[in-house]
Amino acid sequence: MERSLVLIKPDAMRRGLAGEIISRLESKGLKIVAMKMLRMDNALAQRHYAVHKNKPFFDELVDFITSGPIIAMVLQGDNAVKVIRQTMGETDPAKAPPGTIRGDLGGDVSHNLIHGSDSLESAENEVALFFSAKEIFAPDY
Ligand code: DAT
Ligand code: MG
Repeated sequence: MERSLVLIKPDAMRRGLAGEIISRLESKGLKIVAMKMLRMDNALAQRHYAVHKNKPFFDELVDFITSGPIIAMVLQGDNAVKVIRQTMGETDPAKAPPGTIRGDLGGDVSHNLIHGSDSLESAENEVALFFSAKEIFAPDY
């Protein structure tokens, strides 16, 4: 079983889509093992998106992700990283197919509702940025 980090981004929070997004992920059989609502500060955003530091959209990305509260979650399940990425759809909602969160709920490439770790390695690093070990439950509750 894998664990992965999901963020429900400020646009999804503003649009009242948190419940819908969580529901879609739970329906895939993923178990919520940690969850909190927070507003990311600049330092956390810089660390979370460090891999994008040199991209032209980096400043806009940090401004957006720190612009309001988010929900951070750790989800656990078989192939969690891949299942979450497939449920999200492509980064650009215009290219994400129907049936995916981004494809169905829209937005644009800068405001695409959800973050999900893109590999097991980044999942481990990202989970540790948001949660301490004692905040994460075993999935057999
Ligand atoms: P994903 O969120 O699908 O993993 P990513 O890791 O490539 O996508 O990029 C991280 C975030 O950065 C993405 O969710 C939105 C923003 N972003 C990516 N490409 C962008 C672009 N071309 N213009 C503006 N924002 C972009
Ligand atoms: Mg990514």
